[in-house]
Amino acid sequence: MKVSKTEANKAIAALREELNRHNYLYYVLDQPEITDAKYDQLYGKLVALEEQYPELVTADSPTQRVGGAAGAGFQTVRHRIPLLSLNNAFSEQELGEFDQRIKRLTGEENPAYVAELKIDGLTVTLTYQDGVLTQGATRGDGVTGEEVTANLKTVRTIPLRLRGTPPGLVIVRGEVYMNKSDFETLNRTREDSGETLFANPRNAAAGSLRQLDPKITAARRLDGFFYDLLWWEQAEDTGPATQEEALMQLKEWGLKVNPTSTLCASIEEVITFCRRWQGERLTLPYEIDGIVVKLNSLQAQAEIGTTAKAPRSKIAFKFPAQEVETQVREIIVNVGRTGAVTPLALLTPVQIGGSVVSRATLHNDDFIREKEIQIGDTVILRKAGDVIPEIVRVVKEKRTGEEREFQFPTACPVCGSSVYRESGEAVTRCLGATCPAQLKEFIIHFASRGAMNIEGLGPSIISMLLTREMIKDPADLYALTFDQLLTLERFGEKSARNLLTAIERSKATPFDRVLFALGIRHVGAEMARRLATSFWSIDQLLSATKEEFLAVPDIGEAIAESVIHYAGEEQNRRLIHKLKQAGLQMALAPELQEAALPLTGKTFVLTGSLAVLNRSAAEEAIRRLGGKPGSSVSRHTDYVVAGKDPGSKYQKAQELGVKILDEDEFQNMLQQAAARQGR
Ligand code: 0OW
Repeated sequence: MKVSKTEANKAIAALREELNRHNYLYYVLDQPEITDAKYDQLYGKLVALEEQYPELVTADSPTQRVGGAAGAGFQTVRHRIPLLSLNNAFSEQELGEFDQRIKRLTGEENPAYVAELKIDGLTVTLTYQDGVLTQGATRGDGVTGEEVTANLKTVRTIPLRLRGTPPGLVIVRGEVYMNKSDFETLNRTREDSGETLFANPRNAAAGSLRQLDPKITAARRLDGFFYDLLWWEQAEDTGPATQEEALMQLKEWGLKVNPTSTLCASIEEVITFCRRWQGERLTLPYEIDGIVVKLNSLQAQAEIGTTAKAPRSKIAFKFPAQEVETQVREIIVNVGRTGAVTPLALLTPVQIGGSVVSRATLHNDDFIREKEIQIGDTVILRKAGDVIPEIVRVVKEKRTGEEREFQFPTACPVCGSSVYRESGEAVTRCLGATCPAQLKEFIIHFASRGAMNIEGLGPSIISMLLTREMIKDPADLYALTFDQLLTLERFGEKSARNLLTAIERSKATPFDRVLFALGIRHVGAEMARRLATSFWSIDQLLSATKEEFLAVPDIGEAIAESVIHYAGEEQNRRLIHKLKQAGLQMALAPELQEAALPLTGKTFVLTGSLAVLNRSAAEEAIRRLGGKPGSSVSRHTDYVVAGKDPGSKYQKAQELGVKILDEDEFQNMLQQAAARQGR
């Protein structure tokens, strides 16, 4: 129903206030007052009103959390004051020395400290103007960072507007991180879709925050703790006098502050805090790699100042990396989907960092040689925050003479084909085109969640199908019969029917996922999406020339050559033909259609009179091809179309170096784009 603009304005302001309050209760305090359904109902009302009156949308509206389209890169921002890092203390004794220095520098006999968990994430700053979040940036090199405002807005615990009555300008600093459980889930999803794994939650958080598309960041479950008031504009001496008060102020404004931060009356109390959390850190939902110790008095902090790198008044007590001893019982090799032959150490199971580890990758032959690892060796295993533990060194003094050299295989242990190590490359590959190990890994990948997502078709069933030669390639999956499946162990009527249904259903898998399922080298899930939106169909993709590949943004030589090489292989073309015969639709996913328009993301400004199309017809043609007609020329404008008697926009384009098209060039562009779209 249509409401008047004034009524809408009132209702929108009230809804925005109420929804922001419920966000704060739910995400920051973890004490929701209303049900999700009630929240969604209020949210829906706000969205409807904002759609009626878009000019009433404000930056702090909860509807503005997940921003617009992906950007092309990040702006660089200069920090108002340099973001210092921290000096480290690696022992309690060094903490004592830090305490002595503070006493000497400040003349204080009993300086108080605040001890804070050192969150293993990445540093960000938030700028609030008149209480509204206007900028978020990464630390970068401490002087300049990347502007990631749109991505930080997707972090639900970061308020879009501060609570209470903050001063006009507030800049705060904190750590964005990913919980261990969200990290594990993300890596499992990435493993299923054949993407590279993040080594630890910190890398996952950094990678997620630096996504160009805020929608991807929003899906990654990031969180944050804030711990430093960098700047606030207000009359003298009304700000916090101590770090403890600063943390309370941040909390009052609605920012999430770590609840374990503690005021310590002496360095001995700090050491007690460090011992406690070194022992209990595995109970935390996020990773920490130490404790940050800060002189409590802000005035004293200012008086003793900073070195070039770090404040004298703060120090990071780093937990020792966890290292344990164990034995290498055996060294085996694993042949992956791409034929990579990777050595693996089978260890005597050992507890490290809260989990039991029984194997560790040996990466490649060089790694084994450099560390001189032999079968039977006692080794030091290390896990320093990284989730994937690594062998650090051999404990040579524990050698008994029983140890055996590991001989890297010269032939693939699965298919016997020769293995080959490209000069300059560390990896050794099996060259067998029909290597069962690769075929098995390939079909596991083909059926995996991020690819064809064939429910229930896991490695053990795939092994059975291959061993019984019921399939020789992924297309044979679509020829499997009910009776055949009944002959498999543990396969009753129900499981046979379920599997056939799942295989049948996978025929509707969208093109980008089928492309990813084919396992073309260097074509992961995201590159497959990009190729699909640019080439629309498998036939177009496999017949594209190198120039056509290179014309697509972000597609370089490696991808072009890899796809062209793949398309050149007879057995690959045969497989794709079989898949199409089997009924795979390979249609472009609807959500990619829009992104796939040939002029997506391009802005055009028209000036002067056009002969062929009048102004509105030209704008309509641009829109239909995914482009955006603009009214004024800026450095973000991609093209200025100059008809007869062009106006001042022509000069502006020349000044700004914006590409100018005459009417013929414009017509050609429209025709080429339409042809591409029509393919
Ligand atoms: N990671 C943290 C943390 C913290 C800053 C303030 C000025 C210099 C250090 O939880 N709780 N407190 C600070 O205080 N820094 C932290 O992290 C730093 C940022 C850069 C390196 C450390 O990770």
